[in-house]
Order: sequence, then structure tokens, then C-alpha cells
Amino acid sequence: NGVYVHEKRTGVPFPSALGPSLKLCGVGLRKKSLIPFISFDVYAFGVYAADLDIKEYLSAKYRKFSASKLQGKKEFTDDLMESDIPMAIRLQIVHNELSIGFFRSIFEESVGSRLQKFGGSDYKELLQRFTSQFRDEHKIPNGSIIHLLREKGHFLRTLIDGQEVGSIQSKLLCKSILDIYVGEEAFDEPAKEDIEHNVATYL
Ligand code: DAO
Ligand code: DAO
Repeated sequence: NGVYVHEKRTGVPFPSALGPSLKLCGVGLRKKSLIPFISFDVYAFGVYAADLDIKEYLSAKYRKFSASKLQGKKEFTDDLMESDIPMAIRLQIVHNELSIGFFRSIFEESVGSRLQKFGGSDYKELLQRFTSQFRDEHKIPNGSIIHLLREKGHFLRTLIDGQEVGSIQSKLLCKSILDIYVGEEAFDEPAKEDIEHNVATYL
């Protein structure tokens, strides 16, 4: 269907559904700060989830709460991250001068710290497997679109401009990536609240 939601600071459009089952739950902006108070926009993102699976897996436990009560309920976001519900992050690069190497270095920090938080000290190999999917020969000009798909069985599949660059089966990796967008120290707090609210309406 042709309905789009625009991330308001960048104007980047996000389709309200990806495929037959993934519904848009919220959009946000990833910024990177270099020094305090100075930051630049890196990418706009949309978080998608399979609405029927949310109903099937989380309804029994959470149906009795209203959407506003569920918002900010840590147990609910934890269950969402731990679950095997298909989800996707769609990102669109909004910067022209960033190299793939720069991206690898920023998510060594963001993904790496979460792998360590949830999995312990033995995370380096998994981080390396994830970052090595983003090779120097991939071009990511302004407007490039990346999909991170969490598929059943805890597979994290990565597509750059529609081309698959890898698929990694790891519950820890899937959880760590989602934590960036809906976890306790999410990058874009209003986006996180929006996502939680919308996920709750699918119950
Ligand atoms: O924003 O720090 C972060 C983590 C993002 C997770 C991985 C996103 C992949 C983005 C690919 C950009 C192009 C190489
Ligand atoms: O609906 O169950 C589902 C899966 C849909 C996955 C949709 C992925 C779309 C990725 C398309 C990339 C093309 C740029």
C-alpha cells in the first residue's frame, strides 16, 4: 500500500508496512555527537513489527493493560526484545560524507556495548561477524536504505539497498540491535515511546 509516514526532522518517508505482515510502529533519528552539544544526523529509522505475532505472543500477558500503561513498562519491552516476533529496522542514511568505516566504528561502540551488557565478555567474535558484513566496497551515499530484519529463529538478515549482505543467527545479536531503538538507553527517546505505544495497540 502507498501510505507513508515522514520522519519530521529529515522528511524521510517510511512505508506504513513492509511486506504483508510488518507494520510501522514508529520513526526516529539517529544522531552522533562529536563533542558535547554538537551533533549531526546520521540516519532516519523506522521500526516495524508483525502485528499478528504481537497479538499471538504478548496478548495473554498484557491485554489487561491499556496502551498508555504499557508505555515505559520495562518488562513489556524486554519481552518484545526477547521474543521471536518478526521485526525490522529500516534506515535511510541522511549524510553524504560518511564512509563505511565510520559506520563500523560507531556500531562497534553501540552494538558492542550491548552485546557485552546482555552476553558478557565473550562478544568480540559476534561483533566482528556483524560489522564485517559492511565491507568497504559497499557504497552508502546519502539516501541509501538498509534493512535489518529479525526473522523467526532469531536470524538477523541485513540488506543494503535491497541486496542481502548477510544473515546471522543469534538471539543475543537480535536483542542487542533492538535495544538500540527500544531499550533503556535508546538513542531517540520520543521515538521509543511512540514505538511502545503503537506496539501496545496491536495487542
Ligand atoms: O546506530 O549505532 C547504531 C547502530 C546501528 C546498528 C546497525 C545499523 C547498520 C547501519 C548500516 C549503515 C551502513 C553501513
Ligand atoms: O512481511 O513477513 C514479512 C516479511 C517482509 C519482509 C519485507 C522485507 C522488505 C525488504 C525489502 C528490501 C527492498 C529494498
